[in-house]
Amino acid sequence: MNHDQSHALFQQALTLMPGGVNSPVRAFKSVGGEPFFAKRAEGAYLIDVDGNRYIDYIGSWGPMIAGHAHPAVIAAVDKVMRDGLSFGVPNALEVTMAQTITRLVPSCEMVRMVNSGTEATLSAIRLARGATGRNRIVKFEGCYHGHGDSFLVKAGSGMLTLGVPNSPGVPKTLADLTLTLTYNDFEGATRLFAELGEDIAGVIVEPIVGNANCILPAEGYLQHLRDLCTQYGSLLIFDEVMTGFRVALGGAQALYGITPDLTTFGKIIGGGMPVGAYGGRRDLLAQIAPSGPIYQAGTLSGNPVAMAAGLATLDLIQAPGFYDGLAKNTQILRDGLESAAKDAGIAFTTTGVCAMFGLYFCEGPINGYADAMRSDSARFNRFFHGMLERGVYFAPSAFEAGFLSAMHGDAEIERTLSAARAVFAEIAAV
Ligand code: KE4
Repeated sequence: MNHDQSHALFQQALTLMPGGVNSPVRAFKSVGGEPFFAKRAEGAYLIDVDGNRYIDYIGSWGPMIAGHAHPAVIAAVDKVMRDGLSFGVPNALEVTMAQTITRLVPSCEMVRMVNSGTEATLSAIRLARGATGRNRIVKFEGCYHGHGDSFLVKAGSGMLTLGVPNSPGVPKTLADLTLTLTYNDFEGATRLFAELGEDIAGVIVEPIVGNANCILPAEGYLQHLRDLCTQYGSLLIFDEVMTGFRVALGGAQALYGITPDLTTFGKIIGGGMPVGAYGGRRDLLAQIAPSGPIYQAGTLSGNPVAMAAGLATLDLIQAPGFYDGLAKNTQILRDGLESAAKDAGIAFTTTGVCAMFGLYFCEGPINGYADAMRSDSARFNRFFHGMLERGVYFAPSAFEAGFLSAMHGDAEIERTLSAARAVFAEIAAV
């Protein structure tokens, strides 16, 4: 593959933006090599500035569940944008978006739109602290909730990839208020609450971890967190920025039958535009300005263009059988990869729920963060580049989840598995 144009752009970018990118994971730092620059995208494909086509298993890190440049989404944006890009006053599409989210996710009696998942999670934590009058929050090792100061403590995703568990610039006094537990460790959660439960404002958790590769909750674990929060008067916050509308129409909370007090959203609800949201119990959201004293605001929150893209996407995902198709194709991909790796004699396993999956270069099972860390990163990196050269783009980090869209069909999956058979053989030969 020729990457001349991408290389030239990256050289320029490196002099102008930190690491040449606007988000760290895009820089290929953990897999090595240089990122390609996208020129356009359609369906399951990204096309780079050198004309190379890739089957895209990231979909802009989750938003593109209906496929890139879906005609219905483009048409919705095209229609709305001609009436103005942002008003700074309420518009009807914000009401429709709030109606849609509260209908599809019943635990959200009210919702507030923001502009990113990070804004959603840091607002949810402020709300938890303001509503309870407590300061401590609990997160989980390997989980990532955006780059808000309180979360960059043993963060996952880009932070884990950078191998920097705590970020400089986060005051120790603030970091000390963030308690970190091991995901799926029942006893650890019970012990922490027994010791500090009265001080805990909230527990924020990725109900399915997608930022330390993809790790599923142990049977009963989410209910255990729900019970502890109820017992000690802490708020349970499901960070569904990634899992929301990804693993089921009602998100992970619908899949596992858990009712959190607050939920954060992002990605899919924007359909590719910058959108986040947080929602939950009416008595909590009512405490957010201007109806209550807890402040949060945003110039572009709820702007019509972003609402139009999000609403068109949320409309597409409500089609009958939408998730059945995603789940079937993701399972075919996972089974095919595992079988190809087995044939090549490579230690490999996958995890996943519906259209979200994880690839591991180690034997399973993957029951938690420590297991996820067993994956052979060197082999993953060889796999990543071997697949990329064959036109298949997986996440440029062993610590990320992968995503299918409704536009990943038989042809895309067969091409992926054919490439994987060749790459696994190469890896086995090393
Ligand atoms: P944003 O601020 O990036 O919109 O959302 C932050 C966030 C919050 N919560 C969860 C569960 C998330 O996965 C994210 C962001 N996810 C990463 C991918 N692992 C975004 C990719 C990136 O950082 O470039």
